[in-house]
Amino acid sequence: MQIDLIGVPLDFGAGRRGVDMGPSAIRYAGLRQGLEELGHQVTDYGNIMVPLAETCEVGDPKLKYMEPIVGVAQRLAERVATTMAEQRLPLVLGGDHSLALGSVMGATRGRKLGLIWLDAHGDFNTHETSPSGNIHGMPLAAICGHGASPLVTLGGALPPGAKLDPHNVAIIGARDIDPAERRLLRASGVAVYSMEAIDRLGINEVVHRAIETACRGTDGIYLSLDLDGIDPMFAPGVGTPVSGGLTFREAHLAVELVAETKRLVGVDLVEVNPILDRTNMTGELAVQLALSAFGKRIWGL
Ligand SMILES: [Mn+2]
Repeated sequence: MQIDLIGVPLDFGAGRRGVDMGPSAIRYAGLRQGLEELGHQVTDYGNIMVPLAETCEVGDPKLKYMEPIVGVAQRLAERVATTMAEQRLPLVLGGDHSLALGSVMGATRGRKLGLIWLDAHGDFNTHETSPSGNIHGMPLAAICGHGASPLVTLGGALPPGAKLDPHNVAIIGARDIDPAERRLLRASGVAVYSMEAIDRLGINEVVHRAIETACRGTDGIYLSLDLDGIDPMFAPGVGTPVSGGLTFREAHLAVELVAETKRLVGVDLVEVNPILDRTNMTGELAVQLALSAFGKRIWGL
């Protein structure tokens, strides 16, 4: 495969600083070399321009740093759309999860995609439901057409409304959903596979169901992988850790199953926070998960 690495050193969307260093940590952990050893052709596009947080205004406390986030998302959407138009796969390195506004909205341009959102959270708040005003809790709602107009339309660049059919969206690993967010999520048609579902059904069955949801009538699957979906025991370097997450092997099997469909069109790796990490453990896990998503197997069945 031809893979384009796109770094997004963005932390405006998160409550805690530091995920802006995530792209460096993931690169440093050997992403490019690992992908090349699998036989892929890799081009590193460097980072999307992100202004320094210290030079930006917080703005509306219900939509913190909306203006710079929309700007970054617009630039990222263009980059991802170009990569995909040239038949290559974007691998987007975050950065906080608000960057998915740009990556997913860019990826869905001119095609009907399904989306698998691996995350401890729903990321389905709007400015009306969010307790914090942090935009990294809102991107999935905006992608599905809910929330502040500049987020849904990327500052007017896109038509209002959902960028993909919420019935083609599946969340895996959720275990922390705000009450008002829960109501909006329930009404949306998004399939939510919480940790309870994974405990009861097993990760294999859950991921097969999520893949079916994402593949039904679509041209491909976009995978947006928040490292906080994995248990903090294995991924301590994230801004909003929640215990009771996916194990190391559950996370790997999840991306291996998605890879096996041969329907993957793009991947986000987000919320790696080197300041909170231990000896780049989370950066290295992000690389290992990326390699599994792009075909690495120890042996197979
Ligand atoms: Mn997230």
